[in-house]
Amino acid sequence: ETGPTSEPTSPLARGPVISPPHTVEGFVKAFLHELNFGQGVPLATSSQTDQYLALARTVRSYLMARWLETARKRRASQPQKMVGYLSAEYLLGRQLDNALSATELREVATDAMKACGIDIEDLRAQEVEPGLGNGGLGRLAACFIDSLATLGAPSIAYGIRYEFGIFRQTFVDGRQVEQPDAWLSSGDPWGVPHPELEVPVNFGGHTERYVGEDGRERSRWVPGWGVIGLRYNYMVPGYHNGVVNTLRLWRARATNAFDLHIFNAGDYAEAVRAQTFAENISKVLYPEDSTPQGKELRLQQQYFFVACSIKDFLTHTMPKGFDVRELPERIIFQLNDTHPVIAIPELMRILVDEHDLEWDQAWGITKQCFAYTCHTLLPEALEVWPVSLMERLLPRHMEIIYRINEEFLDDLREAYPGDELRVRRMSIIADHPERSVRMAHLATVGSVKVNGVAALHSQLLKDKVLNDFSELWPDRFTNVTNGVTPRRFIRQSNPALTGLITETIGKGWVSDLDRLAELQAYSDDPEFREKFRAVKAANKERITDVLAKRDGIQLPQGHMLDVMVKRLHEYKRQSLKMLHIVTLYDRLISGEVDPASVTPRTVVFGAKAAPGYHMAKETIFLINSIAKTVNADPRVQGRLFVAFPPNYNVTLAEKLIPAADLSEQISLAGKEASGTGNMKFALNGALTIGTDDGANVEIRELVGDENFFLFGMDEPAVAELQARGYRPGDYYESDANLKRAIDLIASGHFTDGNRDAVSAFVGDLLSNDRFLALADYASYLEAQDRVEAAYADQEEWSRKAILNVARTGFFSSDRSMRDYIDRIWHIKTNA
Ligand code: HBZ
Repeated sequence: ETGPTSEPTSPLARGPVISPPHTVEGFVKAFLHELNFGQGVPLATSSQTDQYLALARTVRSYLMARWLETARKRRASQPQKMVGYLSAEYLLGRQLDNALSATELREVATDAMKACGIDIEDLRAQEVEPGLGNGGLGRLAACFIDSLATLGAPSIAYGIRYEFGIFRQTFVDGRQVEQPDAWLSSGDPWGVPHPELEVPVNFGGHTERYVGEDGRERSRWVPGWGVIGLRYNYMVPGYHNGVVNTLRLWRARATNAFDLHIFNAGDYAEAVRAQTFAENISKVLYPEDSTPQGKELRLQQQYFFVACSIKDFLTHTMPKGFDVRELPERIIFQLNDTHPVIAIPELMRILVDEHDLEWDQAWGITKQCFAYTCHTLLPEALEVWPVSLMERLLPRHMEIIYRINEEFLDDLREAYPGDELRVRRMSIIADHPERSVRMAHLATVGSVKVNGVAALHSQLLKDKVLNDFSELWPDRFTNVTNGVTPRRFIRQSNPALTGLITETIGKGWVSDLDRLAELQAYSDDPEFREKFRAVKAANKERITDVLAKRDGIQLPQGHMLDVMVKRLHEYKRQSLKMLHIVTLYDRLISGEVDPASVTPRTVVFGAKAAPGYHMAKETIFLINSIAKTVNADPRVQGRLFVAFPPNYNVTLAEKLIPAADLSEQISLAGKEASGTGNMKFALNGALTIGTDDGANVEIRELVGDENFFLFGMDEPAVAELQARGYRPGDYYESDANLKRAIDLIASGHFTDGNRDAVSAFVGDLLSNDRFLALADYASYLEAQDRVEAAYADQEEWSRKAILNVARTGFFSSDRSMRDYIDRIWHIKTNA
């Protein structure tokens, strides 16, 4: 961090930072100080919001002491290579609990609040979660920074401080309506703003050629406009290790120069409008999770945060006057998908234009400073930017990209003489349908390593999406299977299971998750199974209370809890789950089965649809329609219930996942890069019904075939069927169950007799069904029948569930981080 301007003279300046004491008394004092002098209210008249804000600030001061100490130690030690994690999204979830448990302050804080006459639970409920991400990718980034801090890895994470995070989902007549997420409206007690440290970021204008002092011809960027990046630090505590790392999020503000000439021209209103324009850059998170819309503002966001971050790293984290040629020994930037890939030409620009390096030398350095993680296999999810837009917004970067591409294509023509087709396929610039920059190609060309996020995904990346590149550079490609943080997704979210595990195998497993294997021995122990079931039952009671209070949903008791939570997307196949529910319902109302013989089941959905994704929104409407009809039908009472609480988010996930019996991971094989919800469920003792897709493959390998409900085509079978020509109508015609389910939906049974409301959905299923839901239906139904049979034997089910917990320690994000460290980053940790 920014060093002192001169040697400190006061002895106080040489002492350590004093943390508030870890005692109830010390905590009370610090809390009242925050309440009185931070919030400006006495305890007697303070509101719950005041109290929450003061509590958060108090906890933050304990974190801050450790943060300063972490920074001091790093300054004092030998210069080390760091990771700079670049991500447009961090889906953090609530901060208070995590901070209390990392710093071992939970009891102290609880007692301190009690001494003030406050129930800490009430304050906990006040916190609005920062939803600065869409789904898996953003939540993964949040898990990774937790693990980096816990491993004591020298690292800094960079992103955007969106004023509005992922929209709040509401349902109006069963349809999704989005509300803005004003997460900052009651303050940001966890953020530490540094408005005094301004980072200028330029846009637009043009480039010009000029001859430098050395007689070399160069290019120079003459920007057209600019904004200021304001720094906000958020503290990322490691678990019980005293380390606190930094998450640095950037907020955009207008420059003063920006509108001076407009003010001078007397147009005050126009000047203020211009100001708003600049501030729009960090205004809102784009809610599209897989179909980038190619919006100009989005590219502005990407360049904005990347430019701030690189500049910040070079000027504040590196010592003054350090040699940029040593950069590869000091930093590796991890690119979380293609969103930050503009960092590659940005670093080239800094090295060539600002540090006067020769192109070749700059490229040699740049290539070593980046690694790229791909999170998708869907072609439409790969980002491309029109050259015309790039030229207008970032003309110098476009020039640099052209030159990178030119040299790359020269190399290709040398490696593959005469293979123009291949050269065109691999080019960073695409010519059709519009001249555009393929960001995944730029990322691959400019990185030391490219990784997928699960074994199957990384294999398919090499064999399909980036096949040409993996043939050229086989060593560049690697896999790092995703992981999730056990701190939030077991310890914090499932205190009952945490207690049982600790009582059984002792402490220490929370930061050494392979130790869960010690539970295997207990899977046959009737007493342990009993306790394990009691944990599940308690978690079901808890979610029942949460849903009653949050949404007025009354969950029936004693049901198997079958949960499907994830973004709404056709490839994830919520529609297949829907067909299953309709079949279960149909069996009951037709009298085909004896209601007393079926396992009572409650299905819970949670899913947001991208606001512009029509089919996804139709699916939401249909799920809600089915839920309404099923839940109101006396013929299925006590046997089948469907709940779809709106606004699924991290906070709800923490309550829902620990209560689940069955985890739905039913994407079409070859489409879900990894999934991370699948890991959270298994670790909390739910069994998975799933396809051979993403990390499901590895989950099944680890837990064993007999403890996983596999169904559906595998990826080669999917490819083969698609090559043959897939005809969904054939399945409809030949499968009586499927026909009945679809006919029941089409008849308007779930939509008050309205067939038009479902015709688009049914029409698509029968004539298109891009993700082969109908082809996997029979197999899915059969697997669900196996689930029912298995659930009927609670002893056997418990054994399977316990083995799921015991055998999935591999999915700790601590392990993922160690993999990145060993295979990609090559940094040292100090914890
Ligand atoms: O990343 C997800 C994958 O679908 C999932 O399989 C994987 O487990 C997870 C973590 O690796 N991808 C996303 O969540 N993607 C996005 O959220 C996204 C956001 C903005 C975009 C594109 C994708 O422009």
